[in-house]
Formats: sequence, structure tokens, C-alpha cells
Amino acid sequence: MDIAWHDIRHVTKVDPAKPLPANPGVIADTDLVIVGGSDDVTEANTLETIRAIDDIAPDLPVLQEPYSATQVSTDTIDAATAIAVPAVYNGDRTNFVGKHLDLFTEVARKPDELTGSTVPLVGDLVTSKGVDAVAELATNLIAEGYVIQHLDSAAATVSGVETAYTPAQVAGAALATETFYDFPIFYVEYSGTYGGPEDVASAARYLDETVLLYGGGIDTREKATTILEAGADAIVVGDCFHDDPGTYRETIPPQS
Ligand code: 1GP
Repeated sequence: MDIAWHDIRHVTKVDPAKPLPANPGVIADTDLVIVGGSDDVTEANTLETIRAIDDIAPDLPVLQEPYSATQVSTDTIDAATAIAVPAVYNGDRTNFVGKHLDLFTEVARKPDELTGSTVPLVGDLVTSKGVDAVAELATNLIAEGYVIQHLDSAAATVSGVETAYTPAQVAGAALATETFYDFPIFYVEYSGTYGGPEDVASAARYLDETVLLYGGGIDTREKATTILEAGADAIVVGDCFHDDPGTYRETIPPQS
């Protein structure tokens, strides 16, 4: 399934370590789902969540966004539309360069050398299934340029983020994403708190082809509208989906 990124205005981040809400059917009106979290995520709960969403809304694109090697398997690769891999500009080296170079070093090896090897990003679950799985993964990866701005979040902890970027640095990271790294996604991440429109406005000036996502603390129609009007291509809503699906429904922009 190809993802029509520039038609996507509303993304739902489903944490596989949390239960789905009692009325998960509200998710059918979002444009795209990302399955990922920063605590207690496993391959098993990821797969269960992707399949549950697929049962509810079979036509919805669903990305797996892992933070660890052990969460990806041939089953999750098959179940998800694609695997979204964060590259965290203000994280530690492991989370911008290390995991990715390790993965592609494995992918670049000759097939007979892969037997028995490990792939740090994707783990033994993939390599035990052989080179076809690794090759399939390589063609289904989506790189996301990330800036994590909420230092007290689990996302910041798991990515080694110790300093938030200034709006000028956010703008620079956005410009680099589009013109230097050529990642398809730039993600302003305020996981768990509302960051307001300033970073989004700073980034939006430098993005054309690259899709601008904002996530963090969206729990009203007003916040959703503010972020979209500041220039985000789409908002990402996480906690509100799990905690208050009725309010979550209000964050979905009306069909234009
Ligand atoms: C988290 O950006 C998403 O990765 C959404 O944030 O959970 O605060 O809505 P919230």
C-alpha cells in the first residue's frame, strides 16, 4: 500500500503497551496509524495491536515505529504497511547514526554471511528468518527526522535527548531533513505535553516535499487547528486516543 502522505492530516499514535480504548472503532476516521511507544513495547504486543487495528479498519495504513531491535520481526514487517525509523537529531549518536548504520551494514552483507548474524536494529527475529526478510525490511523503511522537545518524556529518555532545540535549530533540522538527508518525514515531538505552534512554524518554512508531523498534547479541536494552521501537514494524537476517545474524535479535522 502506497501512503498518500500529502493527503494525511491526522495521525493516531497507538501505544502497544497500553490497552485499546473500549470503543476503538473511532480510529477508523484517522488518516494513518503509527504503532509505537517508549516503554514496555514488545514484538508480541506490537503485532497484536497492528492486527487489532487492521481488523477494525482494514484500509488504514499502519506504520510500526520501533525503538529497539527486538520489536521487529518478519510478522510485524508483513503486518505493517511500513516500518518508520526515527533519526533523532537532538538524541545521542546511537539514535541518529548508530542503529541505522548497523542495520544497513547487515543488509549490505552477502547472503551467506547473514546466517547466524545479528542485526542490532531488527534483532534475531528477522535474521533467523533469512536474507529475504532483511531485504524486504530494507525496502519498507521510512526514515523520520525527529526533534524531541519534551525532556521529561519517555521518548527523550529512550533516545538520549538531553537538550531541546531552539526554534532556530528546529528550522535548521527541518532544512537539513529536506535538502541534505532527504528524509520523507520531519517530526516535531512533544510527547505528553503541548508545545504550541512555534516550532512547527519554524520548521514549515523550510519544508516542501518532506511531510511535517507534530505530536504532543493534542486533546482539543482548537489545538489541532492551531498546529495545522501553523504549517504542520498532520497532527499526531496519542494519549488522547487511549484516555478519552470521545475527545479524540474531536481532534480529527472535518473532511475538506
Ligand atoms: C507521541 O507524538 C505522539 O509520540 C503523540 O503525543 O501522546 O502527547 O498525544 P501525545
